[in-house]
Amino acid sequence: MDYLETQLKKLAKETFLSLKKAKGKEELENFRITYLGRKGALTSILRRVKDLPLEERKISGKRANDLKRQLEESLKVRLSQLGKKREVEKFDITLPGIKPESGHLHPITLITNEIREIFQELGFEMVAGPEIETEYYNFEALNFPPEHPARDAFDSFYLAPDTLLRSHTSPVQIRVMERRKPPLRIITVGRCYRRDAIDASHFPVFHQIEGLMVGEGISFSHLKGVLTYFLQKIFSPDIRIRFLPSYFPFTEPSAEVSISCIFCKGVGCSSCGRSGWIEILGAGMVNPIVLRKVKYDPEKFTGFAFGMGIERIAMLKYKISDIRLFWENDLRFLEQF
Ligand code: 2NM
Repeated sequence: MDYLETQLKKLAKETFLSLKKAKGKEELENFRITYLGRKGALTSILRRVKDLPLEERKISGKRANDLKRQLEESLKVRLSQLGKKREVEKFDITLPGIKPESGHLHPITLITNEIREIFQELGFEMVAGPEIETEYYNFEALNFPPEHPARDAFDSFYLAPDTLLRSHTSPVQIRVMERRKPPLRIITVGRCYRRDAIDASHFPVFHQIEGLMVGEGISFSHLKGVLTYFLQKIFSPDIRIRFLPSYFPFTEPSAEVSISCIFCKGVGCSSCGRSGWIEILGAGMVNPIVLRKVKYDPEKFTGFAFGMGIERIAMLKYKISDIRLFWENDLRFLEQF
């Protein structure tokens, strides 16, 4: 909310209280001078309205003028009541009211809900799992080799030997596959933890969403179809989507997926490093080694999986430049969503 709007809100409250307190003729006149006089608080706000950009001028201008009219009206009523003998009413229904502050959902919650709804349309079921994991579920079952750097104490948060805060949501998929037989169509959203140095795009806690579909005859083209539908729905129907080969231990083949830059439409700008593309998620066909670990027969079943960071999606969609804003709980930030 801009500065003038905040001042107007404060002023509405302040005038409400001070008009209520003002008793005699003199106090009411003082009220008029303080707020409505030539050098009054509201008058000076009204004078500043003309310097605002057009859109804000419309909104703030109307609000300031409304408040002025209300105050003048209330003053008139109060003055006309002065001489009268009858008992002063407890509630003056002519006073401007105080609008109650309303709460907001956190931008991460908003995006999560939106993503969830899209995958729900496609028949995906939401699942959840523990944030404290064992090495088996966080790494071993996902085909991370024993010497993989993500497994050491510099990259992951260990609480005890063989006990760590999950570094991705994939262990949830492993747990579900262990419990159930295909066909399977699930998504999982949740907090993940990595020992990253904090900067504008890294924070040691972040949110991931991962999807998994396993069945007979599931192919890479199903993956492309699902992701294209999802990305065009969450960003815009006219974005293009690019798959490049990549590597993850848990998928084979693997792909990094990009969308055409939502700011320059693919022409090339500072947001996309002049490439016209923005990398947005990782995906691939579930590695047969992973399927075998959960006792699925890779000759019979195939599956695709994908994962993405929710903060990254929210930052792109809402044009947020620093990931730390999600954690500071600054009302000036949160109120905008
Ligand atoms: C990603 C990218 C590609 C993934 C794989 C699995 C599982 F458990 F099925 F093997 N869950 N999620 C996956 C695949 C995650 O995140 C960037």
